[in-house]
Amino acid sequence: MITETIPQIVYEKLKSSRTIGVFTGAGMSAESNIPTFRGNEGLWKKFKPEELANFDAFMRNPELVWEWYSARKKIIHGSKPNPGHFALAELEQLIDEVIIITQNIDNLHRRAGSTTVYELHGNIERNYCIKCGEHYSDDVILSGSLPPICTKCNGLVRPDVVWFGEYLPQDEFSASENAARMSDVFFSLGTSGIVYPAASIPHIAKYAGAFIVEINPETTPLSEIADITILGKSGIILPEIINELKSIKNEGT
Ligand code: BJW
Ligand code: ZN
Repeated sequence: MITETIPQIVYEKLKSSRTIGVFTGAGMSAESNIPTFRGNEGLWKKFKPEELANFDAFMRNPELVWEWYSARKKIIHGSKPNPGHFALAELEQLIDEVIIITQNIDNLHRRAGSTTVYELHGNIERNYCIKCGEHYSDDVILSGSLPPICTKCNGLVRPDVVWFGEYLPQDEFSASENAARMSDVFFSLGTSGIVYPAASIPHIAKYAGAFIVEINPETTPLSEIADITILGKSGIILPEIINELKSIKNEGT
């Protein structure tokens, strides 16, 4: 079902849920003013993410790739979690287990207070040398010249994120698969659902019998497996859902 309002069945399913899985993408942070990858807005629309987020592009032109990351690091450092992130953190007070599986690298779920967060595509606040593996903080990286060079071995330093053609962190991916299998309700929020293997996670939840709720202003390939697609912004719809669920749970006590 595709709808612009929140159907009652969403509350019925949530009320009886023990474990909720939440899969998030760039749209989750759009209301924190962090540009998405494939929207129409934004400073970097002359490049496709595939053209910058890959190792060959980095080796060919590390200055350009670092220009992109340093601009995004600055946006992310200056951003705050939005009401959608806070609503998910608050959901932990209402449901036994809430597991966030995010493709985002911006750390906003943890900053909002969510406690179980699996990061499938890394974290932009970390950096490491491609030659010796030495880690560098953003304070060091952003105060020097770009591209940053390792002080231990002269290797190039890169952000600790997952680029196209690279494997996802195996532990976090396996934990996400397990969470998807255990979920009673599974949310897909603010993702175009086209980048694999991350986009297989909602399919695993569906196959295991979860009730799938998608929130996105537009339909996506994941709408086909969603039980409900709510057309709207996660920063508006999620607080509505959590507030209503709170009053339903309070009535029942
Ligand atoms: C709102 C909203 C609001 C707006 N509220 N919603 C052919 C077929 C299938 C697969 C492949 C293929 N060719 C290659 C592949 C594999 C490839 C892939 O999937 N490519 C596809 C694009 C075709 N995948 C990989 O390479 C992955 N690795 C891999 O496969 O390893 C195995 C392997 C290893 C070695 C050799 C061969 C294979 C790695 C993928 C890594 C992706 N990395 C990035 C960059 C991360 C670092 C960084 O941030 O810089 O991850 S790319 C980018 O896309 C980023 C995102 O996490 C990811 C997903 O994007 P997301 O989050 O969905 O954002 P958008 O912008 O697409 O969508 C935003 C959505 O929000 C929209 O729907 C809006 O409507 C909505 N929205 N406002 C709610 N307010
Ligand atoms: Zn090094």
